[in-house]
Amino acid sequence: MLPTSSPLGSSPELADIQAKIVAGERLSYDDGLRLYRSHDLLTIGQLADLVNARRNGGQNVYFNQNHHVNPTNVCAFHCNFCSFARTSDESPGAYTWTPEQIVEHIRPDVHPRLTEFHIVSGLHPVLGFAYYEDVLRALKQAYPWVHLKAFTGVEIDFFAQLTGLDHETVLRRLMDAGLGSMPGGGAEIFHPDVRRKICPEKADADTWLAVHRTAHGLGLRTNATMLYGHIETYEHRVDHLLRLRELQDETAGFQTFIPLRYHPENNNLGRRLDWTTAHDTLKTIAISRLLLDNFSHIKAYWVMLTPPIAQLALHFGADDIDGTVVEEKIYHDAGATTEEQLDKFDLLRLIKAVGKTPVERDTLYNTVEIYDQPIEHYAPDSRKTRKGEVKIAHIELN
Ligand code: V47
Repeated sequence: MLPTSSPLGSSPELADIQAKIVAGERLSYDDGLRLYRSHDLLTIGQLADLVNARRNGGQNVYFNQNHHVNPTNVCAFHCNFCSFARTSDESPGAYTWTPEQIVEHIRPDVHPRLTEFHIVSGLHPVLGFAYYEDVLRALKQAYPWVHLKAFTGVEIDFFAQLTGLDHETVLRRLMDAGLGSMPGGGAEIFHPDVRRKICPEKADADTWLAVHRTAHGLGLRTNATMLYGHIETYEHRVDHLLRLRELQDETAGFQTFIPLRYHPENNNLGRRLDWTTAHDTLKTIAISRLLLDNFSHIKAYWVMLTPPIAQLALHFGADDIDGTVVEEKIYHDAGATTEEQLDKFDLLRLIKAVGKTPVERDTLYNTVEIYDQPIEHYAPDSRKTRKGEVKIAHIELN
């Protein structure tokens, strides 16, 4: 932990910000910008680690056993960064699963310890709201013990437009169908200068925030994200984070913030020359922890960050690594080369290797199990990989 009275070693330029953090004071927009402009990643990371230690104890790292479900990739909107969407059912690669097909498709992966379906979908122009309600009902009926974390603020707003209902009524209908909480997608970058270029048809910032405000009012917990590393500037990122902090001051309904590293393949936006790096990712995780002083959790989403960078992020303020995921389409369509799933043992290994304690959680951060024994205790005898079965070596040294 950073000593409270030590002067900053390599970064006198950040000394006043360090003093504020040590004193537990809130950082300003200018502080956020200065942190982003600084190259002193290690000081920024150490400060974020301090804040994580204060807020979460610093030792526990959360993960869950979840399963992603993307009911359709047909989408009425044309976001320039998106590689997942197809314009119509006739487009190459388009798919739409019926609720029954979804239940059948995921059946082989469902087990008693699965606690969450993470459901994000294309905005199908023809199917109507009832389809999305039916998807939730079918999943809830088939797997009643699994929490449904479903539909971003953008999807909720789309359903409101489809039906003429207000956001509250849409959310209440989805809750009746089994909705338990909402993921944080669709936030992208709030600033209108960026939003009108990357996703002009999407709910604007005020609408996205209004949906989450309404959800919080109904007792639903939600997450928040920021898509970074495309055309936005540091100013846009800090503005985004502070808008989230403002709503959280009002409602306290957000659980977790997830910075999403933009991936540039198979879409209209492509990549800029200086697109995001590991340095930028770790800095973004750390600055999120420092600016979002009213968020409980910062997630290093291993699918987007890669497992090695997600692991490092655990020393830069992140206390959650997401889950088993099982089937990821949105990011892999954009060229991600990470695995689509990690099993529980992979996650335990990543977390234990940095000296932290893995805590399996449910969606609402209730503890399912604490893994505080040495890693060997949890090792299976063999593991199934894509290439076949691998035996685990149990070798005694003496
Ligand atoms: O909103 C789309 C992003 C998001 C690309 O709440 C892309 O726990 C990078 O909501 N490169 C959806 N990102 C994913 C999402 C999410 C993911 C993990 C955890 C949680 C949570 C929520 O995916 C979209 C968009 O920002 N996305 N295309 C792309 N090319």
